[in-house]
Amino acid sequence: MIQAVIFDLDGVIVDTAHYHFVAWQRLARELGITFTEHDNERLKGVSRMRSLEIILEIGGVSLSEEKKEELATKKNTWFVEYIEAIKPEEVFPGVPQMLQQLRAQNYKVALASSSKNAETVIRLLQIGHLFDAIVDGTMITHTKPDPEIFLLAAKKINEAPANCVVFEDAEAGVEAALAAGMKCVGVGSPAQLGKANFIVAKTAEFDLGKLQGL
Ligand code: B16
Ligand code: MG
Repeated sequence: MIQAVIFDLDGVIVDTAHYHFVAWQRLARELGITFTEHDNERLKGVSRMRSLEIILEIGGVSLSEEKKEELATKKNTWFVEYIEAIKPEEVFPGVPQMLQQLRAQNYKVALASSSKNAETVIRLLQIGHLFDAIVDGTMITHTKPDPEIFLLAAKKINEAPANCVVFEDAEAGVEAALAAGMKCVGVGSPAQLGKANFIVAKTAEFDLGKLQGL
């Protein structure tokens, strides 16, 4: 019996990918690397350091661990500046209502984002009160596709993984949810998220009546 729903943040609740892109592109430009919006797809759901490594791979550049730390920190400083401008209106249409409906139906609701900036984004969107627990990139050792983040979210809301459904937009996130022994609703295209139990184009398109049948 499904008792809880766990939401990813970027791509499921809000499009922070755009802000990540602008900051990564600024860094890539400094490094003389061409980094396109198409390339940015590869960064969705993966950690900050892995994102930087993908960009360096694209540019055929190899750097020391120390230099990589410095560049990742620089990108994050820009990203944090950009997201300060996020407005509550940027939350995807219908999502706050969906979270409220879930709570009204006695489902537990959690957030599980790889981002170390998730708390800031949630605060700016003014939706923190709609979650029973928030797990982010500062609390985990292994990032998606490792199931750690979803298992920790389930633990925080005191639910067995088998009773949880995850909403995810990244392939690595779908894999993480399934590896955690949870059901998964993919948000995006079937070509990318084919392993999910159900796929919708937009988060709020999902009919909550289907939760128990996943
Ligand atoms: P940060 P999610 C992920 O968020 C993003 O999709 C991914 O592009 C980003 O690299 C990652 O967070 C880390 O973000 O640099 O802010 O710690 O989809 O897991 O909510
Ligand atoms: Mg995501």
